[in-house]
Amino acid sequence: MAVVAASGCAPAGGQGPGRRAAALGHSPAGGGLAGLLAGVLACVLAGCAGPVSTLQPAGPAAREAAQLWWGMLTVGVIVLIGVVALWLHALRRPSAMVGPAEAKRITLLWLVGGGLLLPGFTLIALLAFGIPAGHRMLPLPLAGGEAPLRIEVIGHQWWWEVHYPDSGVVLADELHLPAGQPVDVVVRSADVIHSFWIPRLAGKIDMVPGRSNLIRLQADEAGEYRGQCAEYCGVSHAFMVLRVVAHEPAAYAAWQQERGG
Ligand SMILES: [Cu+2]
Repeated sequence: MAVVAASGCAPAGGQGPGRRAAALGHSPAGGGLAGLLAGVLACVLAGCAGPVSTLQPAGPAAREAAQLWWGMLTVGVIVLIGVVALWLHALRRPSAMVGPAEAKRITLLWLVGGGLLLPGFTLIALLAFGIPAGHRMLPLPLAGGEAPLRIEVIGHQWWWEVHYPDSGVVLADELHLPAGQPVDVVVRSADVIHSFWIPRLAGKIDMVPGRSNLIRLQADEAGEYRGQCAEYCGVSHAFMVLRVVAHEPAAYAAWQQERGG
């Protein structure tokens, strides 16, 4: 943004940045536009990392969702570039008279190609990637037959109640789990609809009063993550934050023993 302001504020006939840019063979307007684009890009990319970034996955389910997102973004950008190129071509080409038969042939071509084949192939490609990705996120039985650790989370306005049925430990606004292992989280709500979401570990799941839902999490590495209610649930919804700590398995067992007594 500073580049835009500098070139826009150069005094007429002076030695400001605009004149220097012109002397170097760059137009001040072009430099300003490049600066603006760089600023916008920096702001956009700044959201690609951080404790609640889905683009910085730290578990298998979140990785599936991120890969699907990147695939959809790539296809979307290709389609956008194609549409803009066609639009520019239509604006710039000389007008030509075509007969009714030729006009009908061209219309049919675009209807079938752009209206049926393109969306058809796009949807098939998305389903081919999306369905297996969604299937891998389901809490399916594990290959070895063992049951994953089970944690229960109850949503309240505006806090999280976390239960460990095996040890009887109860926590508020904090969830501990072993790293490198699948964990099944059963969620429900004590009042209104909330949504349980730890962006770097898995997708969202609704917490509905009178109903239990199940989501499987896994943290690849020990560390601290952050959960956030993802369904507007009242005035303090934005502050409904969950601290998530993934421990090495031995450290997790020690933590359980210490807390469980
Ligand atoms: Cu909420």
